Amino acid sequence: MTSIQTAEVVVTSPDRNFVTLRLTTEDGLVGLGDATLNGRELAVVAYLREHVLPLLIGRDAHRIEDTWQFLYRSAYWRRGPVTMAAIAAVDVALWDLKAQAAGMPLYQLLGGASRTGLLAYGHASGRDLPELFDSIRDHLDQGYQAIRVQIGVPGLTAVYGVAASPRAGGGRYDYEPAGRGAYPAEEDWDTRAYLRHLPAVFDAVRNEFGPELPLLHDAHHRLTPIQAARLGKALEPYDLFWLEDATPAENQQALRLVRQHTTTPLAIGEVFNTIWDYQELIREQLIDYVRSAVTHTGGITHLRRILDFAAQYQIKSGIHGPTDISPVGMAAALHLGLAIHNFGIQEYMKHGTRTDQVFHQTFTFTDGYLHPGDQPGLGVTLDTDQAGQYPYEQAYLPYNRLTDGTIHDW
Ligand code: KDG
Ligand code: MG
Repeated sequence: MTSIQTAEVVVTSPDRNFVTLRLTTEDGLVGLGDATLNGRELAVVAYLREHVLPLLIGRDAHRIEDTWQFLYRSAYWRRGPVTMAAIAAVDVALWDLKAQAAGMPLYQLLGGASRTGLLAYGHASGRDLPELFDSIRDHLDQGYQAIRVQIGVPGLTAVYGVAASPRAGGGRYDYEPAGRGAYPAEEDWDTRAYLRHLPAVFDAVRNEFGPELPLLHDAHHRLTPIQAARLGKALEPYDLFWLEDATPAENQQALRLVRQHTTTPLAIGEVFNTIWDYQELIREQLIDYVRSAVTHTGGITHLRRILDFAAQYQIKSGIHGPTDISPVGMAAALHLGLAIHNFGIQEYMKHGTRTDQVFHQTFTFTDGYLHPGDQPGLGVTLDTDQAGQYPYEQAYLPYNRLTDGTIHDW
């Protein structure tokens, strides 16, 4: 038995807010877990500080499964993003500790490498086609070999996922201070305008960049099932790697209709947090990729369970990895992705330089492929002095209104 000696939550905001769990054991090891829930960060901090950390002191750090079940079942109140992000942070910190104690990179404890590297996709965007093309070229220059394409819609002032100032950052939308401040930013939306515009955009991108480049698109839950079916069908000639979050995610049956009408591969799940959210989607093979984050889905223990279930139905991973996943959460995704058989693709946006000074990482991105590195554990350390220099800043995700003022899904 190796008991947990200290448990603390570190909140830091180098380029955006991050919540990190830091566990130490009696033999002096430090394990990290990501608990960042974008726009609701302090809810997870309170859940951990008030209800979870006191339970961890003195527990055996090596009993990962038992601790997971204890936190999940003993709370009585199950599931939900706050609970599952808190459990995820504990789970990942324990895996980090166990792998350090074993003197191995974490992926070795998960079964060892199933591949040499993880194909990553980056986020290109532009308000119009020339900006989008520049952004795609910028991503190709950085080495990306798969690209998510988001574009402004004529008549709309701001579209989520589309960079407002494309020349800075290569057209990368930051998901960062999307709305630092006391109130969420409001964006506008018109589904018919979007559906008219998007096929022509993919036609232009294919003409410019050729047939081979894997292209992805995120519809951010904005469509009804019949609209999603129509979009998937219209995009078939452009051979998308996936269409993501075509409909609001909580209605699993909605995907049946979409699936009946299109062969465009479907990805879903970044807002899901348990295996139950995927039950029908996986069993009925209504999707092709699981989008959950390690950070929001109960950690490595639970996401592995979902992905093993998915593997029986030829469904692959597409683990969530925008900048609101901290380097700790990203490293966890990379170890898991390297080990499982049904890896699909990994989302990857580089963090800002201040974030890299707070979190020292050993994972690498070379020629479009990620690798978690071979340091014992996760391979990420937290510089607590640096972290202390960036206090929490209130920030909200933006929200959406239709042109008549109705609040819409996003
Ligand atoms: O916190 C919300 C973002 O992580 C999310 O909107 C980003 O859709 C996203 C994606 O696919 O990365
Ligand atoms: Mg998404």
